[in-house]
Amino acid sequence: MKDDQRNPDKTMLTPAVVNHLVSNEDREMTTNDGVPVHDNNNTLKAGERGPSLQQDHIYFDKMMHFDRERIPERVVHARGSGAHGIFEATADMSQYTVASFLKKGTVTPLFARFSTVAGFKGSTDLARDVRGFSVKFYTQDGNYDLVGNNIPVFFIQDAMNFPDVVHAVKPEPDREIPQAASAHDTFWDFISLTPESAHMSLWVMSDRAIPRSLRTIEGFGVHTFKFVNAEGKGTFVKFHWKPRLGVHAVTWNEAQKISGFNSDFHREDLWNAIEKGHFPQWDLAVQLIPEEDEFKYSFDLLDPTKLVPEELVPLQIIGTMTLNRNPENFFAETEQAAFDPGRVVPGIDFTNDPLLQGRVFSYMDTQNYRLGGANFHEIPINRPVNGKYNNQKDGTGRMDILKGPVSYFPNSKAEGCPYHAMLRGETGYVSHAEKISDAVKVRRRADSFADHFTQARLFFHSQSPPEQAHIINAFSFELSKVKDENIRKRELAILHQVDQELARRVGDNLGLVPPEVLDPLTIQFARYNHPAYPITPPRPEIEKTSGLSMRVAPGKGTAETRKVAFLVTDGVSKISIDNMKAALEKEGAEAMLIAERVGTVRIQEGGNIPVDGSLLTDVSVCYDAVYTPAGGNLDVLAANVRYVQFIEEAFEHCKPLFFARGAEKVLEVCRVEKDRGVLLATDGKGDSEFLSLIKEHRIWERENTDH
Ligand code: HDE
Repeated sequence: MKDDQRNPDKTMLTPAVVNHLVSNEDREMTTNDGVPVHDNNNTLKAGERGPSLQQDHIYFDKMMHFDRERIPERVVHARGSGAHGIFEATADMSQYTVASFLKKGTVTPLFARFSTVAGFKGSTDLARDVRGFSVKFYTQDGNYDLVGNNIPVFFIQDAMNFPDVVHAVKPEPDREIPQAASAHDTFWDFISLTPESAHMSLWVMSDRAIPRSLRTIEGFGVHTFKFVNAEGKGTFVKFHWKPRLGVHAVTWNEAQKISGFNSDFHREDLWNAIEKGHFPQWDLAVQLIPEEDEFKYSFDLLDPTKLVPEELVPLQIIGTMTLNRNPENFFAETEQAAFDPGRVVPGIDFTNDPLLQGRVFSYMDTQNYRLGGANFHEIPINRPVNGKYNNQKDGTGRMDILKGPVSYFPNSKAEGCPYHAMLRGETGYVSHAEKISDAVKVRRRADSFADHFTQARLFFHSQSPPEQAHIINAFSFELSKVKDENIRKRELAILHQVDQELARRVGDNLGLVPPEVLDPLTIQFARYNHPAYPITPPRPEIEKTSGLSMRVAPGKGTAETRKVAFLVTDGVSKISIDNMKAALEKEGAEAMLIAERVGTVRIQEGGNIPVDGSLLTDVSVCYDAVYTPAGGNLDVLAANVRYVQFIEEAFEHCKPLFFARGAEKVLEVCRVEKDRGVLLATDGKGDSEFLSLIKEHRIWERENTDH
């Protein structure tokens, strides 16, 4: 695709990125010093069959660079995919913040990266895991990084525990097993001893942790941040990204199979969507809480294991992000992008959330190590669009060439430049003048952080029955993989505190009766933080909240970019394909023709048409719905075990199936019970019914959720 088609507004790529784009097109090969290379195939030898010579500077140049190609992968969030885009501010926020990129109508370039947390760089996209949701806004007041997740709460409350939770979930250090999975003893050992993780563990066991696409995940800032306005007044703010395509997941059975068939499923989906011009969009919404309301709620706003229910503080949309350009080079851009929640711009400040405070140190520290030193800001993807001017100098990989003899302040020799904003009556970044009360130094946890189960319960109770069933199945799967029965029981005791039915059903699947009280070891560890643990929790404001269930109501949602497999054989009716294809494409869905083998199929009308894939490599788990057009050799289809499997699995995974006139005959050999998601043209069903089900995504009632 040509550049101007990919992103009509090329200026939205930051100048640093544009200036560093290089192309080898029509160029003579050179060494890194620009010396033209005569022969890139043969080392220099003493005779054709003789030893290599130490003077082979061309070989050394090439191999020395190759030997240093790897840098440390991110210690967490190593597996990720990125894209360029823009943010357009759509609401007037000036009453709350001076942030220039949030001024209504402002368009700001950005780079976004989505990631899993636990797996290594080459691990599968479909691990059950949190997804990172990082956005670097290149604002006119410098870079602002909103480094969030697709889950609005976190496992722990204090940064001190971060290395522990990460060590617990990563492969066990003696055997380096398992990869990109939380289903093992050390993770559940930690979780079952850390009741503050109960809320997030329910989210991670929900379908949120196995997204259908990176384009269908929400994003959350997690912590409460602060907006600061021109008068210096602060307002607490929670950030939410809402995907325009809705929030969708795959099933756990699908996730495991996709990991085998296409472990790059999410990366490929994001890349292809952008290449095709289906630019994913998210609305940025905020919850604003006046400073005066800091102590109004039953939970502490500084506690990152809590969310603010929408019923208490409504969401306001303040802008839209559009991802409209793939990186040119994965390493240079996605891998070298250095996100850091400590990068804030005027108008945005931190709160005293002890997890956030700890993050402000860790990211800069890890980038210094990962990207090889203090000059990582000069890597094109990390450079601010408004430039950087200060007296910092030297260090490994320094790119900027600072002119003149002055690199200190105050100075007279450079007329006091670069000057402090305040010296010329400008504002610059001013920290919120928050009053810090008379305090003593302590290593302690606030009592207002001690209620660990109320919001876990709120989350569980806000889910639809199929979603609750999936959470129960996920806990059952994970805890079945745990070898130590004491850990299983300890976690069941935690689940019992959240919801007795949840604990009972997981217990049934494990053959265990959930203990009614917390394990003494859990209490002992919790008492390090709260000596009086367990506490009597405060009364919650609400028992259920909207916005946490992913379920799409019938007739709602969108079919945009959903992939529908058309299963075709020789002799298929082209009209039957074309009519359905046109109806789907009109609503933005994609038709993919899958035949027994790659190449073409013969059509009823005479001639051949190309197909997009074959039953040898394509499986139903990579599609959202299945259509069997009319015509073709139905006996051949019915005799093909891969075809039958395609239909049966799509049915099992609650996807809509449509059979054109005559094609319903293949149902005789498939284990499929007819329900509202199995549409037959012979019953008078048409493309509009099919589309309506595709929008809904899944026919969840197909699953038996009663136990
Ligand atoms: Fe991170 N986290 N984190 N984290 N995190 C990193 O920084 C850390 C936390 C998140 O796309 C690291 O550049 C600490 C919460 C994302 O490149 C590291 C604590 C949230 C990414 C780090 C947390 C996140 C990271 C590893 C607890 C959601 C990927 C590589 C105090 C709000 C960024 C890197 C990208 C990455 C530290 C907790 C999100 C080690 C110490 C809470 C999306 O610095």
